[in-house]
This record gives sequence, C-alpha cells and structure tokens, in this order.
Amino acid sequence: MNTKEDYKPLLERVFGDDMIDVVRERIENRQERVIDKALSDAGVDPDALVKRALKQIELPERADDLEAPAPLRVYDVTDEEFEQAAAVLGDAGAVNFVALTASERFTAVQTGDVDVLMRNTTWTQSRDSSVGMDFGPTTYYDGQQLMARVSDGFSGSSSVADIDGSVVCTNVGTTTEKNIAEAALLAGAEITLLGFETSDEVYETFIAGGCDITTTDGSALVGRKAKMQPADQEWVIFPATPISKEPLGPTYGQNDSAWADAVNWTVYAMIIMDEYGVTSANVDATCATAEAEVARLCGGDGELQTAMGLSADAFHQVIKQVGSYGEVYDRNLNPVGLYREGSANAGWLDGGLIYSPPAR
Ligand SMILES: N[C@@H](CCC(=O)N[C@@H](CS)C(=O)NCC(=O)O)C(=O)O
Repeated sequence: MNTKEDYKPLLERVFGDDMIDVVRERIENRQERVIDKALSDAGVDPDALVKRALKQIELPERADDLEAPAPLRVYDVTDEEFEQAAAVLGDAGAVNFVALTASERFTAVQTGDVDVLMRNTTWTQSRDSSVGMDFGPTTYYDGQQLMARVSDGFSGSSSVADIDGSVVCTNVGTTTEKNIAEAALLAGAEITLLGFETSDEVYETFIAGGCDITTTDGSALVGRKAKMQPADQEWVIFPATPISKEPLGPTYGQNDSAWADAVNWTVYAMIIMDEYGVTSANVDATCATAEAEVARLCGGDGELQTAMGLSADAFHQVIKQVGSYGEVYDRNLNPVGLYREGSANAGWLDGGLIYSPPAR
C-alpha cells in the first residue's frame, strides 16, 4: 500500500514549494480515509485517487498530464433520448450507440465519431461557443444536487454550507465539478473534490466510504439511489432547490443546419404529438383520419418532412417505434420516481417548460 511519503514527489511536482504544505495537509488528511476504506473495500487504485484529487484541488493545468484518456465503449442501454436519436433515422434499430464519458464527449462529436450527444449534456455558453457545439431543444430541465448518507447527519434540508470538511465526488469534464467548487466557495465550505472518469467509479467509492458526498444532475442521483443504495445505507438528496440549472438535450457539431433541423424537429414532433394525446398505441389510427397539424406530422396533407430531407412518414415512425415525449418520459423516469406533473418538465399548458414551435 502507498504511504503518504510516496505522494510527496508527486505533490511537489504539481504544486511547487509554496503551496505544498497547505495542499499536502488537505489531501493527506482526507486521503487516509480514502485509502483505508475505498481501497480495501472497492479495490480502488490509490495513485488514481491521488491524481484525481490533485487535478481537482488546485492548479489543474499543471496536473493535466496525470490523467489518461479512457477508451470508448459501446453499450446497449435504453434511454429516453437515445431512443429519440434512433427515431430520426426511421428505423429505431439502425442506431449505433457509443457510450462516452463526460470528458470524451465533445471530442467524439468533433472527430465525427458520433453525430449527436444525447442524455445528459448541459447547454452552456462556452460549449455553445468556444467548444464548437450547437444545442437542440431541452428535453429535460435538470439541476445539480448532492447526495449523502443520513448516518453522516445529512437530511433533505441540508445545504451546501453543511458539507464543510467533506470529501465530494463527481465526474470530470462536467458542469457539475465546476458548479460544486463555486458553490462551496460561496457558501464558505472547504471541501476535497475528487473527480472520476466514470459514474460507476463515483458510486463505488461513495458506497465504500471514500466520499462523503456525491454530486451531479438531480435525475442521475435519483436513478443511482433507486438502483444502488445498499440495504445497510440510507442516502438523501439535497438541497431541495438545485444549486444550478442543467438544461439537458441533444448536442451536435456547430453549423450543420440540416442535421440540426432533423434532430430538433424529431424532438418537437414528439412534444407536439404528446400535446394531442398521440401515442405509439394510437398513432396508426390517429394518422389515418388526422387533420391540420397532426396530419402534417403524420406525413399527410401539407407535410413538411420531405422538404427537410426526411421521409414523409418519419415522425409517424418516431411515434410508432419510440413514442411521444410523455410516453418516453413516463416509461424511463416514472420507475425511479420522477414525474412530469408539477415539474419544469411538464408541458407548457400544465405550467411546465416543455414547449414546441408549431409544425406548419
Ligand atoms: N450535465 C452535466 C453532467 C454530466 C455528467 O456528469 N455525466 C456523467 C454522469 S451522470 C456521465 O454521463 N458519465 C458517464 C459514465 O459514467 O459512464 C454536464 O453536462 O456536464
């Protein structure tokens, strides 16, 4: 097992002499707990943890060379927005899904390895401009929250100020790592931030006691809690009002207008059909007798899909093979306890923010 002494050269190389005492103390006090628990329980590599801690705490640009890129993986997860991506091709089975970590995703679009990011990329000014992305309609209005153990004294009414002295774990290459550092500073909470490449590592370390807190998009915390909370632990999510806005939606390379239109109108068609109560179960019958806006989206009179380079029945197929916005939401998110009613993800007629321009 590595000792504190083993980390000294690394600390000195990264931080230099003047910062070293302060930083070493902060990392090493915490690192002992990480090493004791996470390593023995979860088999986490101590060097990797220290490198991540170093990268997160101070002077990240000087520690960049310590992080190796993770390999791309293909996986078969069914997810609400993945399904929407499938639908744009007219054949929901014809999509090649590539799983990317948060820090890999924008490069994968820029190199053409993937055409669109789905699921949990937050729309931000820098990503929309200097990073070279364009963003489609927000499909899920999320916000960052924190998750901790009740046995550590946390509750639903805990606040960021209450995490003073905690080890906080999140994913690298995310809005969430920046938000929590900023929020902790503003709240006067001193934290040790550990950044991980994958979410699995975050939760494995959290379960093993290597982090006091995990933080990311609230929906992801709800999902992980539902799936991973061990029988002998009780996790709680707070604060009730998220610490950030995380508008999630499709993201693609900038200045590709035809592709952007196809992605965006796939989402809009799912939203509009939801407003009319059209579902995968009734879309064939509805389209057979539809009028006006529904008829256009079905591929009937006045249809606009062919002018976009899609087949006339492209959105009929979207609804048939995948479902309307509400159907997809309910199927994927109701099982973990997330409902549209009363949330920002309700339709605009129900007081929410889900809204589409007209199909005409
Ligand atoms: N919405 C935030 C956070 C995104 C994020 O943290 N994603 C993580 C965890 S939900 C992820 O997808 N990790 C992939 C993995 O764990 O394999 C952002 O756009 O930066």
